Amino acid sequence: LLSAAVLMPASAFAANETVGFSQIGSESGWRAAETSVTKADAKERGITLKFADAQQKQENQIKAIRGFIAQGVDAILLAPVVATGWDEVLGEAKDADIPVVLMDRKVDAPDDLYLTAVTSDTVHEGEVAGDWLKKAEDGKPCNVVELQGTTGASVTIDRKKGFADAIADAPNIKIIRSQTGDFTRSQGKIVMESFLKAENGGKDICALYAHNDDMALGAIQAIKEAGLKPGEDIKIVSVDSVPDMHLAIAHGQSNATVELTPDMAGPAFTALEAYWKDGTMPPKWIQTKSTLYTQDSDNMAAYERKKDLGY
Ligand code: GYE
Repeated sequence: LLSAAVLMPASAFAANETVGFSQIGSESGWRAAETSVTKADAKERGITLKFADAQQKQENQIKAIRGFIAQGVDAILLAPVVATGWDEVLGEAKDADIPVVLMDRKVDAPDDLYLTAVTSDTVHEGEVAGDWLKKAEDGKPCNVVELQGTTGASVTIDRKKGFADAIADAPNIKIIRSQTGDFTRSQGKIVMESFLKAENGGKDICALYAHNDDMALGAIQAIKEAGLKPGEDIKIVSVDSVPDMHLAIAHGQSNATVELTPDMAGPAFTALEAYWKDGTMPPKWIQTKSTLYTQDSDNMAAYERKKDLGY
């Protein structure tokens, strides 16, 4: 006979642990989804989540982390807005024996200052985007404009590098302009407007590489307003695969996106539960998958799937 206890989910046995989550903000659709997935997953596991929105500022994140340490939380999730400047506060968490899990971005700090990092291979994402464009252009001359993410963020540095590496052996593909759009739709639109203006109303631009979908979606608006066809006159490749981007690709207004799961909390909490239970050390890097979506993919199915995922 099965006892009632056997039928209970494993998480129901967990002591009521408290986790502080220092989130960057809500600059993109992807990030808003990461926040809602994290909150829902914590609830399901019986974890009390203390959520702090840093409004894009590292100083707010440092303050939030110090607050979590003072409250004696059982773990801290940190999505670090920029890569540098974390040694001191992460050292304070370590001294207090509070494990820190990095979410979706990495830090330039000794790796004994955090338990693990749950991220995709962000250099690879840039490579996948660059390889896609290389194939699409197949030796034809192509001037690219690049919308970078937040300056100093590990993902910005990595996505820039990966793309540059991929096109290094394709002299036909040239990055003619590159500027930050801070991962937001509004900045993506504004910066794209300036690119279009500077490049003969957009006629001298062959393709846009955006470090995230939200900036690409803002740029699509700018391209339309300039009287050009996004996805045709200017090809577009970006990263995240938010629902609106799947719609844009399905409608031929964008070309490709590299998928990034917003579920970083699932692997993070699973690693923490094992650590709390018996000190099990996770690997230093828990890598999530990267999948390329193009106009040949089933973007409507992806759109529906995403809608159920916290977006
Ligand atoms: O791609 C972007 C967000 O850090 C991986 O941050 C994350 C990135 C994501 O704002 O949309």
